Amino acid sequence: MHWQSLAAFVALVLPGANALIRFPCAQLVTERLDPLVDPGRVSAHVHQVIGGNAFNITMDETNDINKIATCTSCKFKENKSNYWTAVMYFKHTNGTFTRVPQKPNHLTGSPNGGMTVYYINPPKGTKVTQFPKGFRMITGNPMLRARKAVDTTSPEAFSLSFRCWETTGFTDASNSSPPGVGRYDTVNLPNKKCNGGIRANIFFPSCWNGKDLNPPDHSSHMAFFQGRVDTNAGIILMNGNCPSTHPVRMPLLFFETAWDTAKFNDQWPTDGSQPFVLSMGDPTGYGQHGDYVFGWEGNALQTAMDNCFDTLGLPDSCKQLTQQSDADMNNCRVNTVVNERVEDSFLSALPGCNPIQNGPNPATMAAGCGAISTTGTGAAPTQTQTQTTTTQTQSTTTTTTVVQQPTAPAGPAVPKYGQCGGNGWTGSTTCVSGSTCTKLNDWYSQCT
Ligand SMILES: *[C@@H]1O[C@H](CO)[C@@H](O)[C@H](O)[C@H]1NC(C)=O
Ligand SMILES: *[C@@H]1O[C@H](CO)[C@@H](O)[C@H](O)[C@H]1NC(C)=O
Ligand SMILES: CC(=O)N[C@H]1CO[C@H](CO)[C@@H](O)[C@@H]1O
Repeated sequence: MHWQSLAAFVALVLPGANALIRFPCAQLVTERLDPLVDPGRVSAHVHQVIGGNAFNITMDETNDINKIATCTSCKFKENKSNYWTAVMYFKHTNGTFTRVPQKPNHLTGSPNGGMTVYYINPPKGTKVTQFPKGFRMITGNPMLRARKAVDTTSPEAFSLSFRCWETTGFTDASNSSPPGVGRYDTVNLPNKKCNGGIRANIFFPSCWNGKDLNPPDHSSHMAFFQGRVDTNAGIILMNGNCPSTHPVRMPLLFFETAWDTAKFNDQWPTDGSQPFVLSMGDPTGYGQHGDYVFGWEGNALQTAMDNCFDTLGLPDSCKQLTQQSDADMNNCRVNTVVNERVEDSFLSALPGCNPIQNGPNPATMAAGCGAISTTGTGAAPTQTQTQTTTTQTQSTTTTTTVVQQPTAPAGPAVPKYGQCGGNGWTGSTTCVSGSTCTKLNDWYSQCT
C-alpha cells in the first residue's frame, strides 16, 4: 500500500494520533541473560535482546554504552539502547519445545526477528524529557500467572496485551484497533488459533520520579500516567497527567513483537488447549515483561522527540536521525556466553528452571533442576548433548534476588551519570573530574 493511503488509513483508525518514532530492531542475541535483574550471572529464563552490541552479562551504569557499542541492530544508528523480552516456545504433544520464530512487523522492512520499538509523544503537544544516561527500567512481572489486580480502566491495565491476527494484512479488521483495545487484543495469550500470528504489545510507564536512574526494583522510579483509559483509544492516544510523585513526563516507550505462531496451527493438541508458552514457563501470558537500558547518544532522542511529528513514525520522516540498512541491522550480533541450546532444535525442557505453571497463583522458582549457571564465551553451541556434560552444575538461578545499584552520589564528588542538582537536591553538586554537572530538567542535573 502506498504510504499516503496508509496515512489516511491510520488517520481514520487513530483519530488525533500523536507524534512518534517507530523503528525495527533485529535480533542481537537470544540467551539466558538479564543484566538488570541478574547482573553477572546466568538468568532464570531466555530473553530475546535487541539494540547495541554493548549488551553484556553485566552492564555497569557508569559505562558509556555509546562508546562501548560499535553497532546496533536497530534502524537508527544513534540508538545504542538495549531492549529485551521473553521468548515464545511451542510445546509439542510429545512434550518437547521449539522456539516460535519472530517475523517482521508491518511496515518495518526485513529485520531478522527482533521487535519494533516506539517512542511516543503525548497528544496535544505536551513536551517530553528524554531519559538520562544510565537510566534503566523494567515493566511487568515474570512470576504472574493471573491478571494483575489493578483498576481495569487504568493505564497499567492496558499496558501489556497480545493481539490475535486473523490475517497478515496491515489493514485487516484484526489489526485496526490501537494496541491493547478491541476484540482481538487480550491480556492473556490468545486461547485460539491466530491465522496471522500473534503480536505482543508492551507499554512502559512514562512518568519518572526525577531522581532515580535504576532503583533496586528497577521499576519504582516510574509510574503510569493517571486517569481512565478510553476503551477505543488505549494508552497510545491517552493524555493523562503524571502523578505528583513522578512528575517528569518521558517518552512513552512501546515494544511490539510479532510471532509466526500460525506455522504451528496444524500441530495443536487434540484437546484444543493453547500450546504456546513464554520462556519463564508461562502459558497464560500474564507474566509478560520488558526491560530497557537507555543508550542513545547525546541529545539525539530529545531532538527526535522534539522534531519528528509523523503520526506513522516512519523512519524516513525523521531526518534528525541516521538510518542504516536492514543488512547492517541484521549483521549486528553478539555471541552467546551461556553454553546452552535455546533454539533450532527440539528442547526437552525450557532452558533454566522453568516448569510450566498455569497459575492462578504466582509462579515459584524450581530448584535443583540442574540448569546451567556457568558462562563461557563463544558462538551458540549446536549440539545440546555434547555440552551438557561439561557445563552443568547443580546450582540453580534465583531471579528474585535484586542487586543494589549505585544511584546516589557516594561522596563529595558525584560519579559520572550521578545526580548533581535539581529541585530538592541536597547532595553534592560537584562532579568527578572529567565530567560536568548538566541540567537536564528542573528536577534533575546529571554529571555527564
Ligand atoms: C563484557 O564483559 C566482559 C567482562 O564481564 C568484558 O571482558 C567484555 O569486554 C565485555 N564486552 C563488551 C562488549 O563490553
Ligand atoms: C517430538 O515431536 C516433534 C514434532 O512432531 C518431532 O519432530 C520430534 O522428533 C519429537 N521428539 C521426540 C523426542 O519424540
Ligand atoms: C549522530 C551520530 O553521531 N551518530 C553516530 C551513531 O553511531 C555511529 C556508529 O555506529 C556513528 O558512526 C555515528 O556518527
